[in-house]
Amino acid sequence: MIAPMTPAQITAAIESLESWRYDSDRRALYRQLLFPGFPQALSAMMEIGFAAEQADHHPEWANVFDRLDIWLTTHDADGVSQKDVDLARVINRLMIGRLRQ
Ligand code: H2B
Repeated sequence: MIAPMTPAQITAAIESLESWRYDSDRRALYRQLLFPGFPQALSAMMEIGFAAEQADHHPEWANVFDRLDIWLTTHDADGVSQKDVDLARVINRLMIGRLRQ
């Protein structure tokens, strides 16, 4: 069982995580990604998906055409944990140069 982060810890993490915010309804880190088109969104999902599988930590997400909404929350902790912050950083790194300008 992994511990959830405190509100103060989440706030501090968000400040160091570009483009993510806290979604209190879902107790999750949230980021929206906009791609040039559907193929780019789909391949990003594959890449993020394999990184998530490797970390054994999986995103909640929704794709519509060129848009991908991602929520990172830890089911085992019923909130945000360090695993979500780590995956958010991986996603930010993977998405450099991939997004619609
Ligand atoms: N992903 C997320 N987001 N939260 C979890 O608590 C979680 C997971 N648990 N992926 C993992 C899988 C767990 O079910 C396995 C057994 O390690």
